[in-house]
Amino acid sequence: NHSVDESAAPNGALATTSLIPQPLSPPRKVALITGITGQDGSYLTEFLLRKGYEVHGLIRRSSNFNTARLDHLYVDPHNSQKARMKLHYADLSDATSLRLWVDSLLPDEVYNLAAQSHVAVSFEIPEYTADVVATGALRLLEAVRSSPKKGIRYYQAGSSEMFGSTPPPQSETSPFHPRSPYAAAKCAAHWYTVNYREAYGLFACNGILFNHESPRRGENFVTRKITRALGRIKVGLQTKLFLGNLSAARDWGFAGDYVEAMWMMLQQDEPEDYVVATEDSHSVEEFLEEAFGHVGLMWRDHVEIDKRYFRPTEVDSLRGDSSKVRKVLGWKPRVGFKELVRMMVDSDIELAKREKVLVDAGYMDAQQQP
Ligand code: NDP
Ligand code: GDR
Repeated sequence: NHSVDESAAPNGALATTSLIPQPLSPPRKVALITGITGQDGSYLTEFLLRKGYEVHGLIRRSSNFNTARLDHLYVDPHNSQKARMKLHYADLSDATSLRLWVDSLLPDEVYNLAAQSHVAVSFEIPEYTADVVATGALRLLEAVRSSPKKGIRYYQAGSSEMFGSTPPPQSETSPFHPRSPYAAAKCAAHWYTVNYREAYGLFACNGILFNHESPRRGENFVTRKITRALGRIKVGLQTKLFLGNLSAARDWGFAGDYVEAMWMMLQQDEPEDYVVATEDSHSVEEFLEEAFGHVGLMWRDHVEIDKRYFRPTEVDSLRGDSSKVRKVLGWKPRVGFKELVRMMVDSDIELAKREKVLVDAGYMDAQQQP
């Protein structure tokens, strides 16, 4: 396929160049991503497609379509020349489905991003969270270990939540003290990954990523909940926003930057674990201040505290020490706190404006969200 892509070259250059032997390009790398429909999955897919990968994503069956974050990347698989992203049904709770796809796709790299990823929800469905987050990772590691293809590289989506109540700054050597069923399950997944590396020589890495956000962030995580509501407040679709603990501090980065670190980990000579963080921490209140300030509103005029959003145990303060990933991988964040907040607010104001058009035309109720 080395000269086919040049057929669009101007002035019929292909007619001559295609007769000259070209060096064969290396075979396209194959990546398998769980959680491809999530925030990180969509950014990682874009990133890997740009790198020339063939990307396979495992999606779970849902009664509604759950691929909204990927729709702009979708090419009909019947167009096999162009379709480099392909989706397959599987579930982290179903080992057979994981094995089936690992064994038939024979990927070079596996990114395990799937999770019940909401910390507060994990208190309500702890057992399911453990099954998907902890045992799910174990099932996938087993599928990779027993695959006929040797040398598959595995990425495990670890979390700063594992540090829990350990005070900042948190680095690879800081102790874990999880504060939720979600965080405890992520610790198990972390140690399964370490164990498969030590026991079987698997090329398996844990990325211990601090919070990362974007306009594609799920709407019930605090940053997006704020910017989504703010957009609607700004265009007059709502007036109030109900939140929980405003004093918790997080090290918020941009998801687009973080997926690059995932890939970089798998390109090294040795598999290791890395903390990925901006090293800059802000409280939820500071996020509100920045977001509302950006559009000239006062958050205190709109925010009400609702005890429902407090967690039985909270993670008070996270700020990463990411010196290892910066030194060894040469990674650093491109988007800082203010830019991130503005990017999310601007995007959600545009979204709210589109909603407003539908509401004004009588196609949508103001309470309803698409
Ligand atoms: P999201 O919640 O946006 O995405 C989670 C993904 O997992 C979705 O694609 C979801 O599918 C899928 N999923 C959930 N349950 C299952 C299941 N049983 N079987 C198969 N797939 C399933 O998370 P993010 O993109 O934000 O995060 C990606 C990963 O990184 C997660 O593991 C998360 O815990 C972890 N993480 C995230 C951080 C962050 O700040 N974003 C920080 C540190 C770690 P569906 O679309 O159908 O719901
Ligand atoms: P987190 O993210 O728990 O850090 O987990 P989230 O945005 O849910 O909470 C951050 C902080 O905000 C406080 N908070 C609220 N949170 C939510 N969701 N809704 C509210 O109304 C609200 N009010 C205040 C929380 O108490 C908390 O202190 C995220 C997820 O992406 C995990 O999967 C990931 O592992 C970690 O980040 C790193």
